[in-house]
Parts: sequence; C-alpha cells; structure tokens
Amino acid sequence: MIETVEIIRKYAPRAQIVLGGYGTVLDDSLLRPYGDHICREEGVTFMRRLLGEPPHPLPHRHPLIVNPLRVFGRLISRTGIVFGGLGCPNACDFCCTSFFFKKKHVKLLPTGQDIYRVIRGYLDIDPKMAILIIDEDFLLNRRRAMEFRDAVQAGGVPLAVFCFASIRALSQYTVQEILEMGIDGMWIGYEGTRSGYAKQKGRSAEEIFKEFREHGISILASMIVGFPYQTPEIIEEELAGLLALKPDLTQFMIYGPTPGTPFFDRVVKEGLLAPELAADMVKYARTASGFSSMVIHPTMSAKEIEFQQTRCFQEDFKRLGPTIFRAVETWLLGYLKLKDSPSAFLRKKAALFAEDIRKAYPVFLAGKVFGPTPHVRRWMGDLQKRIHAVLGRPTLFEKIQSVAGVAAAAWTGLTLKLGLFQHPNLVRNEYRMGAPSKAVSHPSRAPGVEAPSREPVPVE
Ligand code: B12
Ligand code: SF4
Repeated sequence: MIETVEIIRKYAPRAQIVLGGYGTVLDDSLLRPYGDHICREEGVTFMRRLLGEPPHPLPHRHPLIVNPLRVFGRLISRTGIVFGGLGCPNACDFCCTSFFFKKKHVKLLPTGQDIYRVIRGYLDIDPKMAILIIDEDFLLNRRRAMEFRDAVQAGGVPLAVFCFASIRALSQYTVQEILEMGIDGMWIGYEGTRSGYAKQKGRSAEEIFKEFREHGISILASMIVGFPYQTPEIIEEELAGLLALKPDLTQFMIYGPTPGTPFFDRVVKEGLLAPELAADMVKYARTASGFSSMVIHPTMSAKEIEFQQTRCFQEDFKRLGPTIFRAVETWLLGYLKLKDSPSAFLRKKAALFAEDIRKAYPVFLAGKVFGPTPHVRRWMGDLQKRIHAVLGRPTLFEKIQSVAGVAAAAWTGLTLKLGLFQHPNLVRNEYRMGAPSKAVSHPSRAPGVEAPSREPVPVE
C-alpha cells in the first residue's frame, strides 16, 4: 500500500485515495498519511455514500469473476466466484473477518435463490464451471442454505460448489442435504483439538470427515500452530489426529494476532508481541503472513514454532501424498457411493466425478515418478488399479499424455523452485469511464448478474 500510494501521489497528485479491506484494521495514525478516505465496512455501500449516490438495497449487482485452475501448466477447470456474504458470528479470538464486521454476518446475497441466480450466470458461460462461494461459515444459516438447496434441486443441474464451513454448522445437516446443494468441497477449520472454539461443537470431526469423504466431498482442513498449550509433542499428536482423517488438502498457519481481534488485544495487554514488532507497526504488518511467529510463547521459541509449521506441511506431504491424488481418491469413493443413488441428481453428480477422475488419468505416471515416499508411490499405484477396474484402462492418447505429464511436472517443479512465472500478469480494469461498454453480450445472463463493464486492459 505504501509503495502504491507513493506512485499515485507522484503521477496523479489530484487523485483522492480510498483505502479499504482488511488492511484497514491498522490504526488511523498509521493509515491517514496514505488515504484520503478509509472504508472499514461493506464497500459498495460506503462508496455510494462517499460519491453522494442513493443507497442501493442488497443484493448488489454481482460481478462475474472467473479464476482458472492449472495443473502442470495446463488449464484444467475454471471457477466462478460467488460473493455470498461478509463476516462471521462465530467470533474465534484470532479471526480478522469476524471482528472486522463486528461479529455480524452481512448477507451480500440474502436468499438461497439470490445465490443460485449468480451461479446460473456462471453456468451460462460454461455449464461445467466450478463454483466457489465466499461466505465465511456458509452453512450456519440453515434457512438460507436450505432455500439454496431447493433452488439447486429445482434447477436439476449437478454442480461442483466449494464453500467454507464449520463443524457446528455442518452438524445441522445430513450429508444428503449437503450433496443436494451441489457442494463437493469445503474448508473446515480443525484448528487444534484443545483450542475449544464454539464452532467446533457438534458432531465429532472424525464422523464428519469420514462420512463426507465417503460421499465424494473433498475437505481442506486448516490447523493452527503456536497455541499457548501446544508443545512439539502436542502438535505431533494433533497433526497425527488430523492426518488420520485423510483431508484432501491441509493448511498450517501460525497463531497470529491481527488488530481488532481479542487475541491481538490480549497479546498487547500482556506485553507478548515480539518487541521489535510492537515498536514498528509497518514491520509488524509486513511480518503478519501466517508464516512468522510474532508472539512470545510460554514454552516454544519463535524458531521452534516456525520449524513445527514447516514440519507439519512436510509430514502431511510425506504421509498422505500430493493433493491431486487425495482428491481423486475422494471422487472415486463418491462415484461408487452415488452411481446407483435413487436420486437422479446424485447419479448425474456421480457421472461428473467419473469425468473428473478420467481427466486425472495422465497425472498418475508423474505421481509414481515424483511421489515423496515409497509408501505414497505404492498407494498411488493401488489407487490407479482400483480406478482402472471401475472406469476402464487408459487409451493410447491418455498414455501419451501421461508421458508428457512427467515432463510437464518436472518443468512445473523447476519453475516453482526458481520462482519463475509464479505471478499473474498485471491487469487494469476500467469501470464507468464514460466510454461505451465493451461487455461481451450475453442474452441469457440472469437478471442482477453483470460481467465486468470492460475487458481487462493489460498493463506493462
Ligand atoms: C479468497 C481469499 C484469499 C485468496 C485470494 C484469491 C483471489 N484471487 O482474490 C488467496 C488464497 C490467494 C488468499 C491468500 C491470502 N490470504 Co486470504 N482470504 C480470502 C478470503 C477467504 C476471501 C476474500 C474475498 O475475496 N472476500 C470477498 C470480498 C468481496 O470481501 P472483502 O474483501 O471483505 O471486501 C469487501 C469489504 O471489505 C470492502 N473492501 C475491500 N477492499 C476494499 C477496497 C476499497 C477501496 C473499498 C472502498 C472497500 C473495500 O468492500 C468489499 C465489498 O463489500 C478472506 C476471508 C473472507 N471471507 O473475506 C481471506 C483473508 C482476506 N485472507 C487472509 C490472509 C491472512 C491471507 C494470506 C496472508 C494467507 C497466507 N499466509 O498466505 C494470503 C495473502 C495473499 C496476499 N498476497 O494478499 C486474512 C487476512 C487477515 C488480515 N487482516 O490480514 C483473511 C481475512 C482470512 C482470515 N479471516 O484470516 N486469500
Ligand atoms: S468460524 Fe472461521 S470465519 Fe468464523 S470466526 Fe471462526 S475462524 Fe473466523
């Protein structure tokens, strides 16, 4: 932000600068020199007020934003982003989102039908587009979620929806209801077995992870490293417990204090923020990435906590293997469970799982060449055999693709190691500049859903 503002002040000295988003949790004394206006709330409403425009009722017109997913450099799928809501009432002590929106949930798309209407907009572009619903604990509001399920069922089109969920919210549903919402992936905060957050109350994590996996629902589980009660032994115990649940993806972040949260307040009050960071908030902000230990811990040094985090990532990879294969195994389980379901909707979903598994045929050879341990490589071989027994052997073309896949994986590994081509190109979006809109015409676009008003303009 500091560098960006310097450039703006240099090239457009009369421009007014509006700062917004989670960075504004920093103190006014720090932000004021950089921004003429600071937005610490829902942004569209704020901008309308700032520009003297009449307030606009929710839902706002929803932009269509599509993210590509590449595996070994090849475009595999595209994901349409649905902005369902902001904030979360669960109020976990470290959570920026929850306290930024004052523990309230701001419903950007208030009803289940509103959410489905946006998804239809994406399906008009590509009927197989994957969907990411950004809404912190999406399933907490049962009424809206069940309205959404009804809309999905009425639409009759199987979906691939990823959302954020908690054990507390998930405990309100049967797995069938979740599948009927078109959900086949979710992020669950496992945090730590003794962390004691309200969102962890309900069915046991073991039960939910096992049942959902058996029905083809992939789980991204996140664990926190650096809680005061943790020691290296407790971290290992919690890690082993998490890996036994076989999540498809995992994230390990260091327990970090963000201004505005109870954890930050406690750390400041008790003088636990590392002194060099407490003395320099710019340094603090540059360090707050989730990969640096910033708080004085009762028993572990900062180095030890950072070492433990790296170890968790490495152990996850060594014990469970690469994510792609973990997800493919979950899809296989889902396919087997749903292919003979009495529900036509779920049988269609099983067919989509089969299609996705087929797309993954070419990655197995690369997995068996580069897999981290003999145990993981053996597991991949077994998984491949199980898949071939169910969906058939690879075609000649798929065999050729497998060989190309080894080369592509080696190239991807090299570019990652050297940090080459890792950043997306810079794009400039222009909105409401007075010129005629260049939006791609889309006659079937659902009402209330809009494409970007102009093509993105690449910037040198
Ligand atoms: C998607 C996401 C990502 C994606 C982003 C993908 C992408 N291409 O955009 C990825 C995976 C890359 C990512 C990475 C990281 N993320 Co992230 N991410 C999110 C997530 C889940 C959604 C963000 C989002 O799009 N929200 C939807 C938009 C519409 O909402 P919004 O941002 O709040 O914006 C509204 C208002 O705040 C306001 N507003 C926002 N900006 C502005 C600007 C102006 C000028 C105005 C007027 C208003 C305004 O208006 C908007 C509409 O009302 C949030 C959690 C959440 N649910 O918000 C975490 C979150 C933002 N991420 C977080 C973190 C920590 C990270 C990482 C540092 C993690 C890591 N250690 O690597 C990295 C940092 C990446 C980076 N370089 O910045 C934290 C930030 C906490 C903080 N204060 O610092 C969050 C809040 C999660 C959390 N609760 O801890 N992230
Ligand atoms: S459940 Fe997730 S989003 Fe909600 S307060 Fe806790 S960490 Fe934040």
